[in-house]
Amino acid sequence: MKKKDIFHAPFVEAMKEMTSNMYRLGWDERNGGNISYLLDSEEVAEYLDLSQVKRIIPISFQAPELAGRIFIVTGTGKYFKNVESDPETNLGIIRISADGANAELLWGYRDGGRFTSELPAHLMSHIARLSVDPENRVVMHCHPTNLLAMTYVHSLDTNEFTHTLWQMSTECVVVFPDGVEVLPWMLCGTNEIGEATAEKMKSARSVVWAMHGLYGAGKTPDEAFGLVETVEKAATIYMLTAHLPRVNTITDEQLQVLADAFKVTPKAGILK
Ligand code: 2HA
Ligand code: ZN
Repeated sequence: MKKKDIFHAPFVEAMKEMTSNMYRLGWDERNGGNISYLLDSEEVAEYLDLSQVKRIIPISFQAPELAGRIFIVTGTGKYFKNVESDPETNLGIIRISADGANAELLWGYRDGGRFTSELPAHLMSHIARLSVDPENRVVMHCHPTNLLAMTYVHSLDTNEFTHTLWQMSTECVVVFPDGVEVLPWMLCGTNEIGEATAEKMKSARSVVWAMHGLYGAGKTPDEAFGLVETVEKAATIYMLTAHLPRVNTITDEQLQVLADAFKVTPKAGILK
């Protein structure tokens, strides 16, 4: 049966749209940021012959939980701004091998490239999110300007950081009642930061990497993107106001009223 045109596949279009928007929002300078999106194998088979593996690329850890699962992933060293005009070079579609130790390249990385250096954090985060939400599909990492700035001037205590963000805009506690988890500065691209991120992802969909950026997860590209957008908006309000006298705030009682009205449960231990 003739395959459909991969360049018009909804998941390729979604990656183009996300990377372009993130670049224009200033969250992904140079080669900053990376995205992985877990795909439906039957849908991918409408576009690609899944028996045609172009290359085998080892991953530096074992992910047997994801054996056979197919992801579209941004490439290492690639610039988000270039994905839209050349998705086949800047993106790849990989299938995790049966033993969980390799990536089977099905499409993309046309210049001989490979997946993001942050693949450990991505795959480990997928495993963690899927264990608590089987519908999770997207993990994205970026360098949102105000969130990064906030990690230089605010306590890195997870609950204090979450509380401040919830106060910065009325929608926050509704959009991320699970709060944000904060990791201290760590070396990026390693299994260690991947393991630490995934551990946090078991309880929250957003993980801050201090002095570096943010990880966000969601069921759809829109949901993950909207989460990152909302966290960054709150951090922006914080950075616009942190040096000014605070005259008004959203109280803990009001945050609870919001949570009740929108039927969400705020992470325990934050509201007094
Ligand atoms: O891929 O953002 O954390 C570039 C990065 C690494
Ligand atoms: Zn980064």
